[in-house]
Amino acid sequence: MPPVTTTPRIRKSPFYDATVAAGATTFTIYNKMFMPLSYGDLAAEYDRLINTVALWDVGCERQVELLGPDAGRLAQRLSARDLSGMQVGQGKYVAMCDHDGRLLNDPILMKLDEKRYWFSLADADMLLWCTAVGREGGFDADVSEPDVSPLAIQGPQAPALAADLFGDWIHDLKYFWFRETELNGIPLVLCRSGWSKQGGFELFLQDGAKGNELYEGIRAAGTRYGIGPGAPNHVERVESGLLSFGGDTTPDSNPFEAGMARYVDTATEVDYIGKAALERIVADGPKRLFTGLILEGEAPSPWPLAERTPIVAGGRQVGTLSAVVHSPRLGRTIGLAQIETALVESAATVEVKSPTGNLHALVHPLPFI
Ligand code: THG
Repeated sequence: MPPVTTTPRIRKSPFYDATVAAGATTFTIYNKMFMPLSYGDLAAEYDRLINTVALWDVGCERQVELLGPDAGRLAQRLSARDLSGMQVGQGKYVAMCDHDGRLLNDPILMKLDEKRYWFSLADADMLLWCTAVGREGGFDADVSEPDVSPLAIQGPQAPALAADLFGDWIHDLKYFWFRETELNGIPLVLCRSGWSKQGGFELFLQDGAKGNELYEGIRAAGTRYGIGPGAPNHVERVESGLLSFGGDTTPDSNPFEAGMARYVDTATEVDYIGKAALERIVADGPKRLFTGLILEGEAPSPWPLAERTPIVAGGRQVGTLSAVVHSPRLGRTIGLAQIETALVESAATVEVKSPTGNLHALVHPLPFI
């Protein structure tokens, strides 16, 4: 593929120079910002995430901030989940839906105080949506994208590194909970989160001018734990069944087809955009579900999926495959797919169209590991 050029329309994260110095070889574009995807050795990057600790520039996980007396009411209006018990310092994984129940984003919502919330977003321009919903609904809350950029440490040694940097209190932080803190005067929000199941933290940098300084400080402190550069890891996320919004979903996907059923509240007092549509989908039963697949036989390797691949059964299309990887830990080729509900519930065998012909595949529940 020819190289992608830089342009002022595509932003650089505050950690960009540091990641180039660390040897980034491949970037993607996410929320109109460059995100490094690899440093040239995917096997070493996977190994680091599973066995030690990896440092990820995820500055492209942009925040939309709601600030004002109605911030909590607006956050609820935008989230298909009951937020009534949410506490300051707590984060929650939420589905943001449109009026027809289609998934617009799958952010982590963070409550910084009673009047201040952040949606920590996947790849879609939610600033427009949140601003319009807030203004059209007469909510007294300013909506903006603040100067806040996450840097993630992920892997089994991440807690030890975080304790060295911030203190032993980090061990008491529950999943998606966070605390405002600082590191050598650099203002941060430290959250136990990250797009892997290997454990870890995200450091939400609150001063974009300090990105390279923060990156270098974490890298130096992590040396004794074998830290090295990495990125949201495609293989590990498939093994863990983590959703990639826009990768595993299409513009008409609802949260049930995205595996988010357990985060969606329909039988609740609270109201939010899309509730009536989601209630109907629950009543009718979702047509498709998000599921894993184990592919049998010899899958082509590597098999980069440039687009969603049809899945067939009984001579007709029953779903699409959105990711396929070889899992080093399972020794199998595995994938993620949206498939008709009945076939998922009966753990059916289906066929995947591969570059080398049709492959048998077995429906498997998520996560794989
Ligand atoms: N961190 C931050 N922002 C983000 C992401 C992140 N924005 C984009 C994207 N990732 C949002 N999507 C997800 C998807 C899954 C998870 C987190 C963010 C996740 N899910 C766990 C799971 O599905 O098992 C746990 C969810 C739960 O039990 O509540 O971690 O990574 N800042």
